[in-house]
Amino acid sequence: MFISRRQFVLSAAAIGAMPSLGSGAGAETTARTVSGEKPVFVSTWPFGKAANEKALQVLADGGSLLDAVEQGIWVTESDAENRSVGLSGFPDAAGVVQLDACIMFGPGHKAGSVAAVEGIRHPISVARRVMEKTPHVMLAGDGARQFAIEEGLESVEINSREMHQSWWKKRAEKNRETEEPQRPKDIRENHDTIALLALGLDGSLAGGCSTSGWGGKIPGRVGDSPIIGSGLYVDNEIGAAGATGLGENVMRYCGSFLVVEYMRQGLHPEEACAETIRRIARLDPKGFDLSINFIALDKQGRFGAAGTGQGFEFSVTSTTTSRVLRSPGLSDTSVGPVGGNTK
Ligand code: SD4
Repeated sequence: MFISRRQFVLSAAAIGAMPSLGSGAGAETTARTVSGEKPVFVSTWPFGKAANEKALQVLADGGSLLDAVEQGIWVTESDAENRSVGLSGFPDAAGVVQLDACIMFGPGHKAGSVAAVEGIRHPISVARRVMEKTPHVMLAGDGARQFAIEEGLESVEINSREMHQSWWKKRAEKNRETEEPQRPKDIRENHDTIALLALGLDGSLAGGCSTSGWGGKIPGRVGDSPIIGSGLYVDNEIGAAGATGLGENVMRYCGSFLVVEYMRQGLHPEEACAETIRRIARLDPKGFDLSINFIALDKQGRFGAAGTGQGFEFSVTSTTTSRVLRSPGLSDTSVGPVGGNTK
């Protein structure tokens, strides 16, 4: 469905009154009723719905597609209840929250990313600044924090160098032969990254991804989320994809890039996500026991998702609806094609 800029602004005025469907257990399993509409926002997990709705509002208020992605993700990064995105996320093993984020803009194939940054309120904004204001794609650690502070981005006081040093010291003091190494907790209990994909009125694509990563991770661990092609990929000719779940199982396979490549071969976004998982599961010794999930959005406004196990919930927002959907799940017993409308 094509709508003009004027129709969009008028219909976006009704965002507040828009049906707000689905969340948690009540999520719909199939529904592509907004398929083909522009603009459209697709994001991971039920909390992505609020981010999508903010993104739509930003666009309706005259913001750019990148403003929409960035400010949509701010909603999740600012959510004090969210234990896996932003400064309220679970800390690493030394007790410090290290954040990862990236952003891509389809026109011009632009990308920016930040990894293991500490004490910065909105890592997505650091990623955007890296993309727009430096010749680089990725900044990490202290350098990323200093850059964010120079850019005037909101920071909080941290004391992480001392915390990390004392953690590594304690670890070194342990008798390595007799003591079990400290291992990060199972991510299944504490994961939930936001990846947000956007298709603008003019057919441009953009996306962003932000996370505090694996709770209890070894200090310095970086997951898939800030890695272009793993946690996020945007190709303005084809579509965009994003990932959530156990990053180690995504980044060894360039998961989001693969999803976009399957869309390039003609697969519907949902099937592209599922085929990516099947391909990873074929190669990986763990088979489908991977805890990974993908969302995808193509240039035509078609979208979809797939996850391992029971699948996962994702959010879709257009000017006519905003809803939480449940993706198909893939496991050893479901290796065939996923069903569904591939219009
Ligand atoms: C990571 N992929 O750091 C992120 C975490 C995540 O749902 O997505 N959790 O591995």
